Amino acid sequence: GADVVALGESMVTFRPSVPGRLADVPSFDRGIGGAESNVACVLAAAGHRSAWVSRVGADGFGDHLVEAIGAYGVDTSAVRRDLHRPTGIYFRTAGDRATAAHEVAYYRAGSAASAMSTANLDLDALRSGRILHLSGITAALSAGCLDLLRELTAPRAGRPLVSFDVNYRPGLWSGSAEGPGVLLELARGADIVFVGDDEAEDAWGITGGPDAIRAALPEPALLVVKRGADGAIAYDADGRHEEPSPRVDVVAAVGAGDAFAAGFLSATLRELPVAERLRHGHLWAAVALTEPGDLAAPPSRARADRLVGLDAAQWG
Ligand code: KDG
Repeated sequence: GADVVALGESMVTFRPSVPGRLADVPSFDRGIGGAESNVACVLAAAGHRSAWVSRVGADGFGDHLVEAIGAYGVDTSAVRRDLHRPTGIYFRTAGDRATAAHEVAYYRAGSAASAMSTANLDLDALRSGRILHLSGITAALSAGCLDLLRELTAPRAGRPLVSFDVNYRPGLWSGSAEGPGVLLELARGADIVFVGDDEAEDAWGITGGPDAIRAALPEPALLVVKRGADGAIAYDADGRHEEPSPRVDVVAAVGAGDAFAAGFLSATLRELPVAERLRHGHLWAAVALTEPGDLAAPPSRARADRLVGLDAAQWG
């Protein structure tokens, strides 16, 4: 089996070929996006065995996703085709350098992946890895997708370690019957949870910072609260572990959370101490922050190990 199996919708991404507002940009460069497949791609690029499970349309964009994600070395054999629904796509700007704010326009309503359910995916394949990586994006796509996440985060003998990135995308929740409060419920069923302190405030109204988030979410064996440039804090049975973020000049924030999760999970697979898992997360995120695309190649293992061994003082 794979080290990590990732479930989620992936999309063909269109990034402006020149900076500017979506309203003004005349042409776009094609890429691939999808928070969970990003994690699978980065892990495969780092030498781990990863798989991506999803549904795509029987169309050229679906072909491109399967080929491009497969080209990273990700196992795509459990990806299913939907003959009636298209592959989702989205357009986004690179973002303002100062605020990291970017525009996103999704064309994914009614997509093949939005119709994912416990009935049309291979649940055994989903449970075949050491780690199953999920995200809150899936919960917003449809009632069937939410059910699928409920099933995969439910207690079950012998299930893989369940990793859940809250990934609150406000634009996806306006059409959903349930509010983002369900993300808290899903996170409670996971073993490893990633959440930004800003997400916890926006999605759940938790304003008290990392300790208040842990108080609201005591169940996961490992809770990682990310605070952007202010570092990250992991909570586990031994208590609280805080690690500062390296200072970087941000080119595009998109994909940084996925790279963080991939770095943390890579170090988890290697059974490194929690502080080093956080450092790998920060380091891989730093690489993604300085690249325009959704996906950045991770540092080599030797180089990453050397960099995380540096004193925190040398990071800033
Ligand atoms: O994490 C980056 C993702 O936001 C991007 O790749 C697209 O999955 C995506 C989404 O739904 O926003």
